[in-house]
Amino acid sequence: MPSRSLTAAVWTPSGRGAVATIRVRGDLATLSVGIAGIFQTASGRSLSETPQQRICFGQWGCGEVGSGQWAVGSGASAAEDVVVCRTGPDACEIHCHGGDAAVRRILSDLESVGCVVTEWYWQLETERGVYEYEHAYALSQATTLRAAGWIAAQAGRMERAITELSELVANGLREQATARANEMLAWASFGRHLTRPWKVVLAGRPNVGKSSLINALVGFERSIVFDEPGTTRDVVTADTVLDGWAIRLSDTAGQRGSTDELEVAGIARARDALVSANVRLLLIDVSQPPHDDDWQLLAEWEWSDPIVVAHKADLPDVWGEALPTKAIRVSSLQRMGLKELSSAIVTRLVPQLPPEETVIPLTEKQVHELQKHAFGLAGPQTT
Ligand SMILES: Nc1nc2c(ncn2[C@@H]2O[C@H](COP(=O)(O)OP(=O)(O)OP(=O)(O)O)[C@@H](O)[C@H]2O)c(=O)[nH]1
Ligand SMILES: [Mg+2]
Repeated sequence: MPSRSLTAAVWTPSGRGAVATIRVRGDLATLSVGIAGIFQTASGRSLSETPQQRICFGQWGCGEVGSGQWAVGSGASAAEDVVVCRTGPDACEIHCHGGDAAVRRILSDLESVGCVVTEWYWQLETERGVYEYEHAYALSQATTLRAAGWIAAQAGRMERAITELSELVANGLREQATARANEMLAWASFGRHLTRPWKVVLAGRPNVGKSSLINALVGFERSIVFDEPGTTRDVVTADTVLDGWAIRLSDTAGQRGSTDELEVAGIARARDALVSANVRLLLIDVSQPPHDDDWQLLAEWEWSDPIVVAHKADLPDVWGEALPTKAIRVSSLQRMGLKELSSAIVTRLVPQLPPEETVIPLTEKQVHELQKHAFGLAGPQTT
Protein backbone atom coordinates (compact mmCIF):
# COMPACT_ATOMS: atom_id res chain seq x y z
CA MET A 1 0.00 0.00 0.00
CA PRO A 2 1.50 3.41 -0.95
CA SER A 3 2.67 5.61 1.87
CA ARG A 4 0.32 8.40 3.04
CA SER A 5 3.36 10.57 3.62
CA LEU A 6 3.67 11.27 -0.09
CA THR A 7 2.44 14.74 -1.02
CA ALA A 8 1.95 16.31 -4.43
CA ALA A 9 1.53 20.00 -5.19
CA VAL A 10 1.47 22.26 -8.22
CA TRP A 11 4.33 24.78 -8.10
CA THR A 12 3.39 26.84 -11.14
CA PRO A 13 0.60 29.45 -11.13
CA SER A 14 -2.90 28.25 -11.93
CA GLY A 15 -4.36 28.91 -15.36
CA ARG A 16 -2.97 28.27 -18.79
CA GLY A 17 0.77 28.14 -19.22
CA ALA A 18 3.32 26.46 -21.47
CA VAL A 19 4.57 24.14 -18.75
CA ALA A 20 3.30 23.17 -15.32
CA THR A 21 5.38 21.71 -12.53
CA ILE A 22 4.05 19.23 -10.01
CA ARG A 23 6.32 18.43 -7.12
CA VAL A 24 6.05 15.15 -5.26
CA ARG A 25 7.65 14.75 -1.90
CA GLY A 26 8.08 11.64 0.21
CA ASP A 27 9.24 8.08 -0.27
CA LEU A 28 10.15 7.94 -3.95
CA ALA A 29 10.63 4.16 -3.91
CA THR A 30 6.99 3.81 -2.91
CA LEU A 31 5.95 6.37 -5.51
CA SER A 32 7.97 4.57 -8.15
CA VAL A 33 6.12 1.31 -7.48
CA GLY A 34 2.77 3.07 -7.38
CA ILE A 35 3.16 4.79 -10.73
CA ALA A 36 4.88 1.89 -12.51
CA GLY A 37 1.77 1.27 -14.57
CA ILE A 38 1.22 4.95 -15.30
CA PHE A 39 4.62 6.44 -15.97
CA GLN A 40 7.09 4.99 -18.44
CA THR A 41 10.58 6.48 -18.62
CA ALA A 42 12.20 6.67 -22.07
CA SER A 43 15.27 4.89 -20.67
CA GLY A 44 13.19 2.05 -19.26
CA ARG A 45 14.57 2.64 -15.77
CA SER A 46 12.20 3.14 -12.87
CA LEU A 47 11.94 6.57 -11.29
CA SER A 48 13.80 5.54 -8.13
CA GLU A 49 16.73 4.26 -10.24
CA THR A 50 17.22 7.51 -12.14
CA PRO A 51 20.05 9.67 -10.81
CA GLN A 52 19.25 12.88 -8.92
CA GLN A 53 19.17 16.17 -10.84
CA ARG A 54 19.11 14.26 -14.14
CA ILE A 55 16.30 15.07 -16.52
CA CYS A 56 14.29 12.02 -17.39
CA PHE A 57 11.91 11.95 -20.36
CA GLY A 58 8.90 9.75 -20.24
CA GLN A 59 5.25 9.22 -20.95
CA TRP A 60 2.47 9.63 -18.46
CA GLY A 61 -0.64 7.55 -18.85
CA CYS A 62 0.93 4.85 -21.01
CA GLY A 63 -0.36 1.96 -18.89
CA GLU A 64 -3.20 -0.29 -19.84
CA VAL A 65 -6.55 1.27 -19.08
CA GLY A 66 -8.19 -0.86 -16.47
CA SER A 67 -4.95 -2.33 -15.20
CA GLY A 68 -4.57 -1.54 -11.53
CA GLN A 69 -4.28 2.02 -10.24
CA TRP A 70 -3.83 3.63 -13.65
CA ALA A 71 -7.52 3.21 -14.40
CA VAL A 72 -8.63 4.92 -11.17
CA GLY A 73 -7.54 8.41 -11.93
CA SER A 74 -6.89 8.74 -15.60
CA GLY A 75 -9.72 7.24 -17.55
CA ALA A 76 -8.91 6.67 -21.19
CA SER A 77 -6.86 9.85 -21.87
CA ALA A 78 -3.95 9.56 -24.29
CA ALA A 79 -0.41 9.28 -22.99
CA GLU A 80 1.33 12.57 -22.37
CA ASP A 81 4.98 13.54 -22.72
CA VAL A 82 6.48 14.64 -19.43
CA VAL A 83 9.88 15.43 -18.01
CA VAL A 84 10.61 14.12 -14.54
CA CYS A 85 13.55 15.05 -12.37
CA ARG A 86 14.51 13.74 -8.95
CA THR A 87 15.54 16.92 -7.17
CA GLY A 88 16.54 15.24 -3.91
CA PRO A 89 16.45 11.93 -2.08
CA ASP A 90 12.79 12.39 -1.33
CA ALA A 91 11.52 14.86 -3.92
CA CYS A 92 10.86 14.87 -7.62
CA GLU A 93 9.34 17.26 -10.11
CA ILE A 94 7.01 16.33 -12.92
CA HIS A 95 6.92 18.86 -15.74
CA CYS A 96 3.93 18.50 -18.01
CA HIS A 97 1.87 20.58 -20.43
CA GLY A 98 0.66 23.74 -18.76
CA GLY A 99 -3.08 23.35 -19.33
CA ASP A 100 -5.33 22.67 -16.34
CA ALA A 101 -6.52 19.35 -17.78
CA ALA A 102 -3.01 17.86 -17.93
CA VAL A 103 -2.29 19.00 -14.38
CA ARG A 104 -5.59 17.69 -13.03
CA ARG A 105 -5.06 14.34 -14.67
CA ILE A 106 -1.59 13.82 -13.21
CA LEU A 107 -2.69 14.98 -9.76
CA SER A 108 -5.63 12.63 -9.92
CA ASP A 109 -3.35 9.72 -10.87
CA LEU A 110 -0.95 10.61 -8.07
CA GLU A 111 -3.86 10.73 -5.64
CA SER A 112 -5.01 7.34 -6.80
CA VAL A 113 -1.62 5.88 -5.87
CA GLY A 114 -1.71 7.40 -2.40
CA CYS A 115 -0.30 10.93 -2.74
CA VAL A 116 -1.97 13.59 -0.66
CA VAL A 117 -2.57 16.58 -2.92
CA THR A 118 -1.62 19.78 -1.11
CA GLU A 119 -0.52 23.36 -1.81
CA TRP A 120 3.05 24.29 -2.74
CA TYR A 121 3.42 26.48 0.32
CA TRP A 122 2.53 23.64 2.71
CA GLN A 123 5.24 21.51 1.15
CA LEU A 124 7.62 24.43 1.58
CA GLU A 125 6.63 25.02 5.21
CA THR A 126 7.11 21.35 6.08
CA GLU A 127 10.55 21.30 4.50
CA ARG A 128 11.99 24.75 5.12
CA GLY A 129 10.10 26.13 8.10
CA VAL A 130 7.60 28.86 8.65
CA TYR A 131 9.74 31.91 7.82
CA GLU A 132 10.85 30.69 4.44
CA TYR A 133 7.29 29.68 3.67
CA GLU A 134 5.94 33.09 4.72
CA HIS A 135 8.54 34.85 2.65
CA ALA A 136 7.88 32.76 -0.48
CA TYR A 137 4.14 33.07 -0.03
CA ALA A 138 4.37 36.85 0.33
CA LEU A 139 6.52 36.98 -2.80
CA SER A 140 3.87 35.02 -4.69
CA GLN A 141 1.28 37.58 -3.54
CA ALA A 142 3.33 40.69 -4.43
CA THR A 143 1.04 43.27 -5.97
CA THR A 144 3.63 44.85 -8.28
CA LEU A 145 7.18 44.30 -9.49
CA ARG A 146 8.35 47.08 -7.18
CA ALA A 147 6.67 45.38 -4.21
CA ALA A 148 8.22 42.03 -5.25
CA GLY A 149 11.67 43.66 -5.16
CA TRP A 150 11.13 44.76 -1.57
CA ILE A 151 9.84 41.35 -0.52
CA ALA A 152 12.68 39.49 -2.27
CA ALA A 153 15.24 41.57 -0.34
CA GLN A 154 13.68 40.37 2.94
CA ALA A 155 14.78 36.74 2.48
CA GLY A 156 15.94 35.32 5.81
CA ARG A 157 15.77 38.65 7.64
CA MET A 158 12.75 38.13 9.88
CA GLU A 159 13.95 34.76 11.15
CA ARG A 160 17.32 36.28 12.11
CA ALA A 161 15.62 39.29 13.68
CA ILE A 162 13.33 37.15 15.85
CA THR A 163 16.28 35.05 17.00
CA GLU A 164 18.15 38.25 17.93
CA LEU A 165 15.15 39.58 19.84
CA SER A 166 14.85 36.32 21.78
CA GLU A 167 18.53 36.48 22.65
CA LEU A 168 18.18 40.06 23.88
CA VAL A 169 15.27 39.03 26.11
CA ALA A 170 17.16 35.97 27.33
CA ASN A 171 20.07 38.24 28.28
CA GLY A 172 17.80 40.56 30.25
CA LEU A 173 17.97 43.32 27.62
CA ARG A 174 14.23 43.66 27.30
CA GLU A 175 14.24 47.40 26.66
CA GLN A 176 16.59 46.94 23.77
CA ALA A 177 14.37 44.18 22.38
CA THR A 178 11.33 46.45 22.67
CA ALA A 179 13.07 49.30 20.85
CA ARG A 180 14.27 46.98 18.11
CA ALA A 181 10.80 45.42 17.68
CA ASN A 182 9.24 48.89 17.47
CA GLU A 183 11.72 49.89 14.76
CA MET A 184 10.48 46.99 12.63
CA LEU A 185 6.83 47.57 13.50
CA ALA A 186 7.10 51.09 12.11
CA TRP A 187 7.16 49.40 8.68
CA ALA A 188 4.17 47.12 9.32
CA SER A 189 1.82 49.09 7.11
CA PHE A 190 4.41 49.34 4.33
CA GLY A 191 4.96 45.57 4.57
CA ARG A 192 1.25 44.79 4.58
CA HIS A 193 0.78 46.78 1.39
CA LEU A 194 3.45 44.90 -0.49
CA THR A 195 0.91 42.09 -0.82
CA ARG A 196 -2.35 44.02 -0.92
CA PRO A 197 -3.30 47.36 -2.44
CA TRP A 198 -3.41 50.63 -0.55
CA LYS A 199 -6.96 51.93 -0.15
CA VAL A 200 -7.70 55.38 -1.53
CA VAL A 201 -11.28 56.59 -1.21
CA LEU A 202 -12.88 59.50 -3.07
CA ALA A 203 -15.72 61.43 -1.46
CA GLY A 204 -17.64 64.56 -2.26
CA ARG A 205 -21.08 65.90 -2.98
CA PRO A 206 -23.10 64.29 -5.76
CA ASN A 207 -21.96 65.39 -9.22
CA VAL A 208 -18.56 66.80 -8.17
CA GLY A 209 -16.93 64.32 -10.57
CA LYS A 210 -15.77 61.46 -8.33
CA SER A 211 -16.46 58.78 -10.95
CA SER A 212 -14.83 60.88 -13.65
CA LEU A 213 -11.70 61.31 -11.55
CA ILE A 214 -11.48 57.55 -10.87
CA ASN A 215 -11.71 56.91 -14.60
CA ALA A 216 -9.07 59.54 -15.29
CA LEU A 217 -6.72 58.04 -12.71
CA VAL A 218 -7.07 54.43 -13.90
CA GLY A 219 -7.04 55.44 -17.56
CA PHE A 220 -10.24 53.72 -18.64
CA GLU A 221 -13.99 53.92 -18.01
CA ARG A 222 -14.58 51.95 -14.83
CA SER A 223 -17.21 54.09 -13.14
CA ILE A 224 -20.43 55.39 -14.61
CA VAL A 225 -20.31 59.12 -15.22
CA PHE A 226 -23.56 60.98 -15.62
CA ASP A 227 -24.75 64.53 -15.27
CA GLU A 228 -27.30 63.52 -12.68
CA PRO A 229 -26.48 63.89 -8.98
CA GLY A 230 -26.67 60.52 -7.20
CA THR A 231 -25.49 58.41 -10.15
CA THR A 232 -23.13 56.25 -8.10
CA ARG A 233 -25.22 54.48 -5.46
CA ASP A 234 -22.60 52.20 -4.00
CA VAL A 235 -18.88 51.81 -3.57
CA VAL A 236 -17.21 50.94 -6.89
CA THR A 237 -13.56 50.00 -6.83
CA ALA A 238 -10.87 50.23 -9.50
CA ASP A 239 -7.29 49.00 -9.20
CA THR A 240 -4.33 50.90 -10.53
CA VAL A 241 -0.62 51.32 -9.94
CA LEU A 242 0.93 54.66 -9.01
CA ASP A 243 4.71 54.93 -8.92
CA GLY A 244 4.99 51.14 -8.64
CA TRP A 245 2.55 50.79 -5.72
CA ALA A 246 -0.78 49.01 -6.03
CA ILE A 247 -3.73 51.26 -5.26
CA ARG A 248 -7.40 50.37 -4.93
CA LEU A 249 -9.50 53.46 -5.63
CA SER A 250 -13.03 53.49 -4.24
CA ASP A 251 -15.65 55.64 -5.89
CA THR A 252 -18.29 56.32 -3.29
CA ALA A 253 -21.86 57.50 -3.40
CA GLY A 254 -22.09 61.29 -3.27
CA GLN A 255 -22.26 62.54 0.31
CA ARG A 256 -25.44 64.53 0.96
CA GLY A 257 -28.47 64.53 3.19
CA SER A 258 -30.95 62.13 1.57
CA THR A 259 -34.12 60.27 2.50
CA ASP A 260 -34.01 57.78 -0.37
CA GLU A 261 -33.51 54.41 1.35
CA LEU A 262 -31.14 53.03 -1.29
CA GLU A 263 -29.10 56.19 -1.35
CA VAL A 264 -28.88 56.38 2.44
CA ALA A 265 -27.52 52.80 2.50
CA GLY A 266 -24.99 53.68 -0.21
CA ILE A 267 -23.88 56.78 1.70
CA ALA A 268 -23.44 54.70 4.87
CA ARG A 269 -21.22 52.23 3.00
CA ALA A 270 -19.28 55.15 1.56
CA ARG A 271 -18.61 56.37 5.11
CA ASP A 272 -17.36 52.92 6.13
CA ALA A 273 -15.01 52.94 3.13
CA LEU A 274 -13.76 56.38 4.17
CA VAL A 275 -13.04 55.23 7.72
CA SER A 276 -10.92 52.29 6.59
CA ALA A 277 -9.08 54.19 3.83
CA ASN A 278 -5.33 54.84 3.88
CA VAL A 279 -5.86 58.13 2.06
CA ARG A 280 -9.02 60.17 1.47
CA LEU A 281 -9.63 62.46 -1.48
CA LEU A 282 -12.31 65.07 -0.79
CA LEU A 283 -13.59 66.60 -4.00
CA ILE A 284 -15.20 69.97 -4.37
CA ASP A 285 -16.63 71.36 -7.60
CA VAL A 286 -15.01 74.77 -8.07
CA SER A 287 -17.54 75.70 -10.74
CA GLN A 288 -20.37 75.58 -8.18
CA PRO A 289 -20.69 77.84 -5.13
CA PRO A 290 -19.68 76.24 -1.82
CA HIS A 291 -22.49 74.20 -0.32
CA ASP A 292 -23.16 73.27 3.33
CA ASP A 293 -22.43 69.62 2.45
CA ASP A 294 -18.96 70.64 1.21
CA TRP A 295 -18.14 72.40 4.48
CA GLN A 296 -19.54 69.54 6.52
CA LEU A 297 -17.43 66.98 4.65
CA LEU A 298 -14.27 69.08 4.98
CA ALA A 299 -14.84 69.62 8.70
CA GLU A 300 -15.75 66.01 9.41
CA TRP A 301 -12.61 64.52 7.85
CA GLU A 302 -10.14 67.25 8.76
CA TRP A 303 -8.59 65.02 11.44
CA SER A 304 -7.45 62.60 8.71
CA ASP A 305 -5.65 65.31 6.70
CA PRO A 306 -7.41 64.44 3.45
CA ILE A 307 -6.22 65.52 0.01
CA VAL A 308 -8.63 68.22 -1.11
CA VAL A 309 -9.26 68.16 -4.86
CA ALA A 310 -10.50 71.39 -6.44
CA HIS A 311 -12.25 69.60 -9.27
CA LYS A 312 -13.53 70.80 -12.66
CA ALA A 313 -10.65 73.30 -12.64
CA ASP A 314 -11.18 73.77 -16.39
CA LEU A 315 -14.32 75.79 -15.55
CA PRO A 316 -14.41 79.29 -14.00
CA ASP A 317 -13.63 79.08 -10.27
CA VAL A 318 -16.46 80.50 -8.16
CA TRP A 319 -14.89 79.51 -4.80
CA GLY A 320 -12.18 82.16 -4.91
CA GLU A 321 -10.84 82.87 -1.42
CA ALA A 322 -13.01 80.14 0.08
CA LEU A 323 -10.96 77.41 -1.59
CA PRO A 324 -8.83 75.54 0.98
CA THR A 325 -5.24 76.65 0.39
CA LYS A 326 -3.82 73.14 0.11
CA ALA A 327 -6.37 72.07 -2.54
CA ILE A 328 -4.96 70.53 -5.74
CA ARG A 329 -6.60 71.86 -8.90
CA VAL A 330 -7.66 69.03 -11.18
CA SER A 331 -9.77 68.60 -14.28
CA SER A 332 -10.59 65.03 -15.20
CA LEU A 333 -12.17 66.22 -18.42
CA GLN A 334 -9.05 68.10 -19.57
CA ARG A 335 -6.64 65.72 -17.78
CA MET A 336 -5.13 68.62 -15.83
CA GLY A 337 -3.43 68.23 -12.44
CA LEU A 338 -3.53 64.41 -12.49
CA LYS A 339 0.26 64.04 -12.14
CA GLU A 340 0.36 66.36 -9.16
CA LEU A 341 -2.55 64.55 -7.58
CA SER A 342 -0.97 61.12 -8.17
CA SER A 343 2.28 62.18 -6.58
CA ALA A 344 0.41 63.70 -3.62
CA ILE A 345 -1.35 60.34 -3.12
CA VAL A 346 1.93 58.42 -3.29
CA THR A 347 3.63 60.82 -0.87
CA ARG A 348 0.83 60.23 1.66
CA LEU A 349 0.99 56.47 1.30
CA VAL A 350 4.76 56.05 1.23
CA PRO A 351 6.27 59.26 2.64
CA GLN A 352 9.66 57.59 2.81
CA LEU A 353 11.18 54.28 1.87
CA PRO A 354 12.64 51.95 4.49
CA PRO A 355 16.44 52.14 4.78
CA GLU A 356 18.29 49.33 2.93
CA GLU A 357 18.75 46.86 5.78
CA THR A 358 15.34 47.33 7.41
CA VAL A 359 13.51 44.21 8.55
CA ILE A 360 9.94 44.57 7.30
CA PRO A 361 7.13 42.40 8.69
CA LEU A 362 5.40 40.76 5.74
CA THR A 363 2.52 38.97 7.47
CA GLU A 364 0.08 39.63 10.32
CA LYS A 365 1.71 36.76 12.17
CA GLN A 366 5.10 38.47 11.99
CA VAL A 367 3.51 41.71 13.19
CA HIS A 368 2.02 39.89 16.20
CA GLU A 369 5.32 38.27 16.96
CA LEU A 370 7.08 41.65 16.97
CA GLN A 371 4.27 43.15 19.05
CA LYS A 372 4.87 40.52 21.73
CA HIS A 373 8.44 41.81 21.97
CA ALA A 374 7.39 45.44 21.76
CA PHE A 375 4.91 45.00 24.63
CA GLY A 376 7.40 42.97 26.64
CA LEU A 377 5.20 39.86 26.46
CA ALA A 378 7.70 37.60 24.75
CA GLY A 379 9.55 35.22 27.03
CA PRO A 380 13.11 34.06 26.46
CA GLN A 381 11.82 30.83 24.90
CA THR A 382 10.10 32.61 22.01
CA THR A 383 11.63 31.94 18.64
N1 LIG B 1 -16.09 70.58 -16.78
C1 LIG B 1 -15.88 69.42 -16.17
N2 LIG B 1 -16.86 68.56 -15.97
C2 LIG B 1 -16.61 67.40 -15.33
C3 LIG B 1 -15.30 67.09 -14.86
N3 LIG B 1 -15.36 65.89 -14.25
C4 LIG B 1 -16.63 65.48 -14.34
N4 LIG B 1 -17.40 66.38 -14.99
C5 LIG B 1 -18.83 66.27 -15.28
O1 LIG B 1 -19.56 66.29 -14.06
C6 LIG B 1 -20.70 65.46 -14.14
C7 LIG B 1 -20.73 64.48 -12.97
O2 LIG B 1 -19.61 63.61 -13.05
P1 LIG B 1 -19.54 62.24 -12.23
O3 LIG B 1 -18.15 61.76 -12.39
O4 LIG B 1 -20.65 61.32 -12.61
O5 LIG B 1 -19.78 62.78 -10.76
P2 LIG B 1 -19.95 61.97 -9.39
O6 LIG B 1 -19.33 62.79 -8.32
O7 LIG B 1 -19.44 60.58 -9.56
O8 LIG B 1 -21.51 61.96 -9.21
P3 LIG B 1 -22.41 60.97 -8.30
O9 LIG B 1 -22.09 59.58 -8.69
O10 LIG B 1 -23.77 61.41 -8.70
O11 LIG B 1 -22.11 61.28 -6.88
C8 LIG B 1 -20.62 64.78 -15.51
O12 LIG B 1 -21.45 65.49 -16.41
C9 LIG B 1 -19.17 64.93 -15.90
O13 LIG B 1 -18.97 64.96 -17.30
C10 LIG B 1 -14.25 68.02 -15.10
O14 LIG B 1 -13.09 67.85 -14.75
N5 LIG B 1 -14.59 69.17 -15.75
MG1 LIG C 1 -20.39 58.78 -9.37
